[in-house]
This record gives sequence, structure tokens and C-alpha cells, in this order.
Amino acid sequence: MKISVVIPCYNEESTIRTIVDRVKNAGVSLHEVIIVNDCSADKTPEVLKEWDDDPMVKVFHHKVNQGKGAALRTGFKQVSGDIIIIQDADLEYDPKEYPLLLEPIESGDADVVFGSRFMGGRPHRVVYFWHMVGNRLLTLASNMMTNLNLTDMETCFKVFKGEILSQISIEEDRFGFEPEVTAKVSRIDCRIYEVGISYYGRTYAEGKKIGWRDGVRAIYAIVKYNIFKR
Ligand SMILES: Nc1nc2c(ncn2[C@@H]2O[C@H](COP(=O)(O)OP(=O)(O)O)[C@@H](O)[C@H]2O)c(=O)[nH]1
Ligand SMILES: [Mg+2]
Repeated sequence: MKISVVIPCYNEESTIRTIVDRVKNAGVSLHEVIIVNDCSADKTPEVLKEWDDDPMVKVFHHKVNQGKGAALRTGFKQVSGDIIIIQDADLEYDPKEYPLLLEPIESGDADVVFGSRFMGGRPHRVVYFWHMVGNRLLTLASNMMTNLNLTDMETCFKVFKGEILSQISIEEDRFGFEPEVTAKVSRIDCRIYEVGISYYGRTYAEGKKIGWRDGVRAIYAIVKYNIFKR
């Protein structure tokens, strides 16, 4: 199976090199790495030049900053693999866990796999209590609408078979992507699995960007894509 990894990337000059190295050494049969630079204002574009001559790494640039959802929309249009893994450009999620995430697909059981920070006994950095509460409330609200029993709707680690992703069009430009894609996947006839993953959370001082406004937008997206856009 050909694996495509899509990395949305905004102002990640300090981590993008490491994350691409980790993706390449993840121990899976990698077909391509698609990086979408979402008009970074730091040195990200210069760092990305490193892979100009690498046929495995394909880099695309946005002319204006649009957000994670928009970056993924751009990336999804370019994928040519059979399985698509979403990877954030910071170091919160470890590509070493791709084999774990891929297992339910490779065994023929799953069409979609979410990596959950809230199940399993793998290492989790202890960071923000209220983020955990927020994530659980958003997951609860999403589950109530989708009737899925997920434990971590907001996870970055989402893996799709190509034929599933091609049935989904992404409208949300920013972090509303996560509830939107969850709502849309729940309405496709497919088998969804969750796998426990590690979480190397970063603090705001270390560059974390998501904020309470994104939580509000997530609620809006849960209502919009589960009720009004059915
Ligand atoms: N915050 C933010 N992230 C973006 C944007 N466009 C793409 N991304 C990427 O989306 C991913 C998730 O963002 P991140 O800041 O790690 O979220 P957080 O760790 O939850 O604060 C990262 O790979 C970002 O580089 C954007 O406009 N804003
Ligand atoms: Mg992050």
C-alpha cells in the first residue's frame, strides 16, 4: 500500500526539518510527503528548499495564510497514494507510531483510523487541564451528533483510505476541519477505528497556537456539519 503523508505547515521553522526526517524514518512504505506551507512568515520557506531535489517530498505554497483546513484541502488535491496520514508539523505527534495507526487498515478491518490521546498506556506529556476538558467536551458534542463513540475527535492523527477521503470535500479553513471531517466521515459507509497514541504536547511558550476561539469555532462546526449541512 502506498502511503501519502500530508503536513500542513505554518511558522514551523524550528520543527519542520525534524518532523520530515521522522516521517521518512517511520518504518512504513512511504510513497510521498506533501508539505503545504500556509504562507509562513518565518524561515519555513528557506528550510523547505532543502527538499527541492527530493522526489519523495512535494512542497506547495499558499500566497496568503488560510489555516490548517485550507492547507489540508490543498494537500489532499495532490495525493496519489492509497492511504493518507495527516501529520502536524510540530513534534506533538510521533511518526514512529504510523505502524500502529496503519495496523487496522492493513489487516483489512478499517477504512479510517483516528489516533487517540485519551486511550491506551503510551506516554503523554502532562500539560493543560482545561485543554483536556475542552477536548473531551468537543468530542462529546461531536459524538452526540454523529453517534460515533470516539474518545479524541480533535486528534491530529487521522488516517484515511484514499477512496474515503476522495468522497469528502473540506469547507472549513481553520481548526473547524477536525469536527467537519469527523461529521462527514460518520455519514459515509465505512469502518472507523481508534488507536491509542503518545502525545508530546507543547506549551504556548514553545509555540502552541490553538486557542479558545478555535474551541468556539469547533462547536459551530459540530452544529453546522451535523445538522445544517446534512
Ligand atoms: N495555528 C495554525 N496552524 C496552521 C495554520 N496553517 C497550517 N497550520 C498547521 O496546522 C498544524 C496544527 O497547528 P498547531 O499550531 O500545531 O496547533 P496546536 O498545536 O493545537 O496549537 C501545524 O502543523 C501547523 O503548522 C494556521 O494558519 N494556523
Ligand atoms: Mg500542534
